[in-house]
Amino acid sequence: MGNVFSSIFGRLWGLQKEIRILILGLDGAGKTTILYKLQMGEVVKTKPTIGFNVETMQYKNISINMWDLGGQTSIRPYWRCYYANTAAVIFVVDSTDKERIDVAKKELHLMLKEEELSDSALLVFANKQDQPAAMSAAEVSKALNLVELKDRSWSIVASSALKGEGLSEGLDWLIDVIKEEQM
Ligand SMILES: Nc1nc2c(ncn2[C@@H]2O[C@H](COP(=O)(O)OP(=O)(O)O)[C@@H](O)[C@H]2O)c(=O)[nH]1
Ligand SMILES: [Mg+2]
Repeated sequence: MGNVFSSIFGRLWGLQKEIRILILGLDGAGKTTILYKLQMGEVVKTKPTIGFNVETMQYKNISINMWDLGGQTSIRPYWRCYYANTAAVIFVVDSTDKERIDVAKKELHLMLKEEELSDSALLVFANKQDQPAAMSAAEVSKALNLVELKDRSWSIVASSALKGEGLSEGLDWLIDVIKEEQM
């Protein structure tokens, strides 16, 4: 298990409870790259018969599930298997993908309507900031209409998964919120 992951998530290991985190976003947003950058060790890919890929990572009391949003609405009901007791949702956006930012917005708000996710904190990564054409975090925030979110702890952080920038800043915030809520 790598140093980056342990140093960031280590603060949650004292909690006895199982902590579940979802990492979501459109395909190509940078989710897998983020997990890889955190040196989380082996990520297990499972492909249930219904045909959507879930990448799962379990370490100590922390479990992380990740899949791509967008497209096939018919499989959406199956996602519910992964919602229970979710402490936090990490939503990753490709800040250069202006064409699909509306799709990302729609998917995010649909997701947050799920009963089981009503108490989950939300961290948005405005990813790919190393690209000159990237929207700023403020622009992504506006495009996703984050101000509309009520009764939820949320934050948006500019990141470059490729360079490893912004990741620990965002996750530090998230872990503080999770700790507060679980204590
Ligand atoms: N320039 C740039 N490319 C990135 C960044 N994060 C991911 N990518 C690239 O975007 C593509 C999709 O990334 P991936 O992690 O597979 O996205 P996923 O579908 O959300 O898991 C890959 O070619 C990555 O190398 C970033 O911060 N900057
Ligand atoms: Mg991926």
